[in-house]
Amino acid sequence: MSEDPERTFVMVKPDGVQRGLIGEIIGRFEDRGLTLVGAKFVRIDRDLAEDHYGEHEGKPFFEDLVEFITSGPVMAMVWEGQDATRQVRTMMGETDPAESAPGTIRGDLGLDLGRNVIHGSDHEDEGANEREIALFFDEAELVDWDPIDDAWLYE
Ligand code: DAT
Ligand code: MG
Repeated sequence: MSEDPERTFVMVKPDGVQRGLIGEIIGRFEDRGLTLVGAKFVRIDRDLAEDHYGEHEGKPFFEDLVEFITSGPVMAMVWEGQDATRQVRTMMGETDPAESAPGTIRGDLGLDLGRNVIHGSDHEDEGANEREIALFFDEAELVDWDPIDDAWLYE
């Protein structure tokens, strides 16, 4: 078992869904050793989008961002593991796919800042993971379980 299990919110954005990248992205987190504890395939409404991206309200790209994130279904998920929030952010790459290293999700799967495939809670924003999980999931929708490989994944 991890000494410091943490849950983080991840979402495959509408472009990732339309491009058939859900499986590729889930596979990367599974391979890394993170545990899926919640998943929901939904089309989010404007209110939820504005709440979720509330920190960006007033910025010039806010309207386009809300428009984009509500433009089609998303795959919302909660992943758990040691240092999960920071590790997922590292796996995602930079906000701009063009600045993201090969090997990262955005660096391998995207080209454009406004179509960057994936969202993950910001590890530099204290409590963002818990806030975002609560926006998308009820506690009862999150599943506590112990994958059998935990004993080989953590010292
Ligand atoms: P991240 O998604 O890496 O956490 P963020 O929270 O700063 O990045 O921004 C949220 C999303 O908004 C981002 O995934 C893409 C879009 N975005 C950010 N900065 C932008 C900009 N300068 N122009 C256009 N879209 C931007
Ligand atoms: Mg962010």
